[in-house]
Amino acid sequence: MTAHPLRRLSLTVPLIAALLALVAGIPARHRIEAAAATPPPEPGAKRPTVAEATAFIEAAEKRLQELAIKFDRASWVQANFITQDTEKISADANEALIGAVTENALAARRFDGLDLPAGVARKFALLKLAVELPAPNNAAERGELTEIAASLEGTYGRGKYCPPAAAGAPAGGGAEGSGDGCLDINAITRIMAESRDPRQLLDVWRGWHTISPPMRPKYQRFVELANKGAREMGFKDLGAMWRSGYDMPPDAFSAEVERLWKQVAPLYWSLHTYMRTQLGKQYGAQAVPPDGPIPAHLLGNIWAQQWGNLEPLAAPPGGGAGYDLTKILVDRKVDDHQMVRYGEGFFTSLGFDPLPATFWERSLFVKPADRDVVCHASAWDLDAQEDLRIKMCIEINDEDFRTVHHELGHNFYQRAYRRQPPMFRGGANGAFHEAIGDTIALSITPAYLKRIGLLDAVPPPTGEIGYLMKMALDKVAFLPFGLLIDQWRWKVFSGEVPPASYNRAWWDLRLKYQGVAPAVARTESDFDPGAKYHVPANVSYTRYFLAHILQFQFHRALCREAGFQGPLYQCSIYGNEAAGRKLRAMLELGQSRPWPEALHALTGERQMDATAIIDYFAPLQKWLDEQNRGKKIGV
Ligand code: X8Z
Ligand code: ZN
Repeated sequence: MTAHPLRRLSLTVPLIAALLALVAGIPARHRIEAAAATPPPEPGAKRPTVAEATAFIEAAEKRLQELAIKFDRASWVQANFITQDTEKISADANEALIGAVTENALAARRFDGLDLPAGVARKFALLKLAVELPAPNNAAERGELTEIAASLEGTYGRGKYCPPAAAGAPAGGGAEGSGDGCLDINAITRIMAESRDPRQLLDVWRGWHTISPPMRPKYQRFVELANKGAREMGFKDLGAMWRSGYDMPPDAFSAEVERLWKQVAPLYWSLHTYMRTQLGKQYGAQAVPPDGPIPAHLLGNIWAQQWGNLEPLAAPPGGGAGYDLTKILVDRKVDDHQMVRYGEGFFTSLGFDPLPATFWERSLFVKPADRDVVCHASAWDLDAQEDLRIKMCIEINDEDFRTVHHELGHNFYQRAYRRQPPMFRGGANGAFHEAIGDTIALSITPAYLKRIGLLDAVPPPTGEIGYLMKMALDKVAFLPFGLLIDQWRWKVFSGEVPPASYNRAWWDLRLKYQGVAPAVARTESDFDPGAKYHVPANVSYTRYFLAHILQFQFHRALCREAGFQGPLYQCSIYGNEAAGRKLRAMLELGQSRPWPEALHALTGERQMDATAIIDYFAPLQKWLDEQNRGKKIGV
């Protein structure tokens, strides 16, 4: 998972159950949770001391940090030059890191039951969660697993659809592909965004989904080996290990996710129903029945995860948002470098230091013409100090303008917590890391665009529904997608979904949560989950669902701090140093404290709460419900 947005040892996932119970009272000392398979102490063995435990964990975090940096450098090269050799080099570095995590986590058991200062106990708990991919504690299986992991990501990164020549004109219809008549992910993304020809859309949709069937046997083995690693570490399976990264027991976390989904689901289904009607007008009731699922290839995105490209179809009478940022950027000949400068400018306006010169020298902004790279956007911190970079195949459009802010959010977070001890250099939880840049991007309002000279005039307030629609097509449409990827993986890792039902289970969940269905029959010869980056790259995904809720909660708090009065969707914190200070205070904590404390530092609240996103879109939901009157809601 070379394009993992974070450093390997960024420990995106904090603390386990035992510690969570203590969040409320925060006693000064913590007992390390006894691991499932703790060996009994040898007769006559001396009980280890607190000082020994402290020395142990400090040595461990130092060692793991060194190995993580080596792995990151190897991964960076792999993701920028996909070859057999770079895959192997990166797999080997990953093996060394994972091996050291396992070894240390097992050795740490001799300190089980010791009464430790809270910070030290937290480090012990985080040790077991230090990598997203645990491996069995033997070199052969660990090597096999890391090679599979590198090859799955490589297969995704190399993925292309080469339309048959006999089909006449290339499916790209002039879209730039990889130069050999084949379509890479950027070319496919562009067609999905721009084409309204249902045959062409279906063709490229099917084409992209041909990259993943070869992953299927490898993924099956990957699940076996990663689960074995997770079990040796004391977790039920890899899904349970991921769910343990949120300072609460894994089952409580599942319930929390369900609670939040219930809060936002009605808003999603209002949007779904409205868009189904609009798509029915565009493509006909035959293609888009008014009471059934929406065909997956018609939503403007290869995974139907964000629907912002359908803005022209969705626009209420009287117009959409009133401006077209893509057109403005293209007309003004803004290049990739300037796109990133705009992002940096937002952070510096909040009082953050500018990015270092090496960021500009070492980042990848443009897809190279002569080699395979992992284009999926990611942010990197190569030395846990100042060597920050992004890797992104930037297109000059509204979506990537926002994605640049997303990625820089990771970089500014990484830099803010660099003074923490290595084990605490990570997001308060994975969702916090994903939410920071998006929070900033919520401030890309028309008033902000005018302020930085990209818009001549702020569109009149009649544009309210148009603007909220534009935002909802990305933010609200994403929610069920953000949820379902791990609903699928949790079932796969637990064995509830066996390999023989991988694809059926995937489409069952897409229907249940997104109300989306494939337009052509899918079978178990397909492996459609593998056509989404985070599955072959093994990046857990619930973080994005939660980030889409948290970013509105953060935005609400920062706007309050900035003294903004008025509807939340009009607030931009650009240039507000008070908001910047508040944000930095949270970022600097890294994952040194359980996430409810970090949340409290910024918002004064201790629970994730969907009321901010609901309030933000309240006028739109009212409008949608009027449009949907008399229509069947959902599928
Ligand atoms: O993967 C990402 C970022 C990198 S962390 C570009 N995102 C998810 C996706 O693209 O699937 C951001 C939104 C969801
Ligand atoms: Zn991200």
